[in-house]
Amino acid sequence: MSDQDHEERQDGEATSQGRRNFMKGTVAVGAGVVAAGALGVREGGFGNPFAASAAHAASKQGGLDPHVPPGKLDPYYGFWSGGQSGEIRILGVPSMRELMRIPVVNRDSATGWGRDDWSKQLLGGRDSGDTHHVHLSYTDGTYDGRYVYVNDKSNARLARVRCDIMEVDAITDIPNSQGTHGIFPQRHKTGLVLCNAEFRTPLPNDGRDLDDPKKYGAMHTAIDGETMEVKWQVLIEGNLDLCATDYEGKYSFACCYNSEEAVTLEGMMAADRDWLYVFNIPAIEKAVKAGKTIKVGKSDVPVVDARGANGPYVQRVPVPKSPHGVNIDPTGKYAVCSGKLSPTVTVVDIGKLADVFAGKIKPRDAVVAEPEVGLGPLHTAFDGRGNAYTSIFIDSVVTKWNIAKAIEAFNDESVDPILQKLDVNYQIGHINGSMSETKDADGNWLIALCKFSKDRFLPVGPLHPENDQLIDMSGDKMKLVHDGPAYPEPHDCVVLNRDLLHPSKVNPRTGSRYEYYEKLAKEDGINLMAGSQVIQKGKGKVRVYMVSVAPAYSLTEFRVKSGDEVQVIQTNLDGVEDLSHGFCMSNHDVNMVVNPRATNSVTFTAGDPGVYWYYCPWFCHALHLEMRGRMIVEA
Ligand code: K7E
Ligand code: CUA
Repeated sequence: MSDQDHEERQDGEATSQGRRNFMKGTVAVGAGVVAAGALGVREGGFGNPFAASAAHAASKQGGLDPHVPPGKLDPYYGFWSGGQSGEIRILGVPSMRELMRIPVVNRDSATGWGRDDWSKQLLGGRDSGDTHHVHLSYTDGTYDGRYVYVNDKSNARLARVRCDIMEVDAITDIPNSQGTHGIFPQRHKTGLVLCNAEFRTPLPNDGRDLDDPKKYGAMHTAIDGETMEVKWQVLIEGNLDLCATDYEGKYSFACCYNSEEAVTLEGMMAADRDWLYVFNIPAIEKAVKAGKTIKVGKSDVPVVDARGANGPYVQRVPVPKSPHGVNIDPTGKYAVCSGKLSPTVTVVDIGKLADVFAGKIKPRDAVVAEPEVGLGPLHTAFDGRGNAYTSIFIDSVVTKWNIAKAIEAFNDESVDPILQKLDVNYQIGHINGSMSETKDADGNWLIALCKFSKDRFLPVGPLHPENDQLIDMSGDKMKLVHDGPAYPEPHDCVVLNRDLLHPSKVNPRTGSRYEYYEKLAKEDGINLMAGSQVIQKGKGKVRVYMVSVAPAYSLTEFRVKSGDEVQVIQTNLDGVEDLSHGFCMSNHDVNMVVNPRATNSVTFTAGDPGVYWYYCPWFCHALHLEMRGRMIVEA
């Protein structure tokens, strides 16, 4: 099937897609149709020519249609973190179908991630992790479709996925940090990615101050989103939980739930107020440039020491008791801090922060609202219509409230900003809406990531799935439309319009993976795209190059000695969409995927003398089972 054929078939909506593209070129009328297409509204609703007010009509008719019939595609991509599974998952929204998993800091038997040579050196010998927060790179306040960033809380790392191939291309170790938790990229351009250390430690953590927690600190780290280099760190006394950035590249934010600087649960909960840290990025960068920095431990990264008092680099906005999430509304005007142990969210007017830094007003004076939303508020999403949706863990509800009304209510108790509380099942953690973290928040779908599923699914043993619930947020009232079991444990997700991503169908052979393999090939005088070769690399080391074209390897036999270190480098010459091959060596714990036009490799020690079949593990052809060869191991 030609690419073009596929384009039409895959679309399943060849005409609507064509129409959308066509309409994009026209003016006012086009905008309406684009919106309808993006909503996935098929009959009636937004597309209804009789609908006076689209949102109103949609809600009257029972809301958006979550059903995506066979052959149709979702209007949205969703990126889910995988928590302790260490991966990222791609879902279609609203179908909630899992489309793909991207192994990140885990070992994945299907693709060989964590076992193949390329990923192994990226992972630095570790193959477990804990991914919490996924965010895509931005340009001008919305997703630019280039990268996905994700944190590894367990090993203090930031990983990046390239959106064209949906594969990790860089992993950065963050110095002087433990429990790297909240991360957020800048939104004005693909600039810095800010990363918070949740755990306070002695700094440097070299055996000093072991029993003196008052001297512990935590780092707010800036990593260049293009080069993935650590640029600078800010040393802070409290812990740093969730992270956010403004829309202009001026500020980054971190919630601190342990201003007490305690090491016990009781201690951490003692104070009635903790902080929202506000970092002044231009001021910090000026200090870094001027060399007003210190060195901490073995790392050469410049560190701005901002412990103790408010100053030009950091201001501390007091917020009630142990805040957790901080989210910026789509207008970029407000930072919303969820109280966790306080039933409130604190709304900070970002426009007032310049006066806070200038010393004209007190940090707390930047707070413009503090509505009561329920017990255990954790995170907040937005609909682009001035409303906020806060996840309430203890109450197991989502609270919808209006930002403008909350600001009014701050000075006028007669105003009630709470619009609705919707039961979710159960114990919701993160919440996110379609395009909610961008200036283009569209208020269609809301995802409630529930930590407990209890009785919502057939029992499957003591370990329960999570429950990722889909909520229609397009109308006046939220409406729960779908329960989605998820393997533990997604923490966060982002949902974006599908038009913002353009993944490749075959590997473009660019970037760090290819630099790695081209270097090996050059060393051996090999063309990776041509033929096979077995090269003796000194005593006890063998490199085997081969290519694959369905349904055969270019090499169906090679000889090595027992105990040899064997590296098999395989290039898939098939340039056909969906035609992955791979390499599995029997009884050697070796299995990897090689996607169309990709190169991958794996290294192993040849076992006892004998014959070992290697085979293609990906069903690629009617003769797929015949796609195999022999490794002959001599004594
Ligand atoms: Cu609230 Cu790690 Cu984002 Cu989990 S964190 S819920
Ligand atoms: Cu190639 Cu199966």
